[in-house]
Amino acid sequence: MRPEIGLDIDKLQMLLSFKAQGARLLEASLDDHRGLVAAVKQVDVVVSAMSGVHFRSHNLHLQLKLLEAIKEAGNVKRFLPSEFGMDPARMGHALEPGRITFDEKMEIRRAIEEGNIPHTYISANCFAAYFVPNLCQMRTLLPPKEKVHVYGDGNVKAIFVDEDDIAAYTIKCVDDPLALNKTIYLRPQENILSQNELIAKWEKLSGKVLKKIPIPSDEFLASMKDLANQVGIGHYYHIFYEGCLTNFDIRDDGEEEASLLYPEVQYTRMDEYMQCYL
Ligand code: GNU
Repeated sequence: MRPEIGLDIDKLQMLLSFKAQGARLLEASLDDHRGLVAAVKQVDVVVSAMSGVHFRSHNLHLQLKLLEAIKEAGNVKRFLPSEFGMDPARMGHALEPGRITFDEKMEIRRAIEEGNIPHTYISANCFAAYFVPNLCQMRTLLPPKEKVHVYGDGNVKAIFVDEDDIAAYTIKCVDDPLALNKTIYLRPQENILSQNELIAKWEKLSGKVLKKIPIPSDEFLASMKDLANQVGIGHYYHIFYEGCLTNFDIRDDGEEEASLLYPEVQYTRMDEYMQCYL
């Protein structure tokens, strides 16, 4: 638990709920190197889940400090940096300014590998809460009532994963030798869906037909003049026009797919995920 949390009552309540479930909370601050080393010395695995989308460069700086403490402590058996999205190693071509998200993750990876820190990179694809109930619309987290903007023909495949399943697969990896120094992609088969398939699922569940408004890629990219949302627009372009989550095969060396490694995880399908938004 970091004192920087300050008066973030939601984060504090979340941490206390972990404690109620048996977790042991340690106080440490990324601004106190010695205290951080002492905390890291007490654990075998460090998982960083710092939000990158909002505090990018701050996040980079903090994760590098965490990495310094891990190097000095010397006892950590596995470090999982805050990835959990697209594979940044495959986003070298990403549009400005959203590319910073991936450039910074690659900087953390370089520092991890230079430090010979045992690691696992989790490419979790799309967090369902951000992408599914809103049928992939931006600037909302709730289902549309009348109309839905469709990216291109709406047939580009993306991958949507319930956050609890992302956590379940992640915990399976942390002490699995098969995941050591590898990138693990989360591609649960039935959650590999296009925007059109998501829309059809919602229409079936809600009994409503939505008006579909196609957005051609050039029009979508032109909306990047909206300076407030340039980062997000770039990310959504890569996901829903380029298909960057599904336009490559997972390699045999250094890469694994989680639902094949851990078939025992009963992952949530997206029609079930949508239920609570009805
Ligand atoms: C997209 C966002 C949602 C932003 C990734 C503006 C990095 C990734 C799939 O930056 O977390 O409305 O992998 O109006 O590696 C951002 C993230 C969310 C877009 C979601 C992203 C996905 C970034 C918005 C919005 C819902």
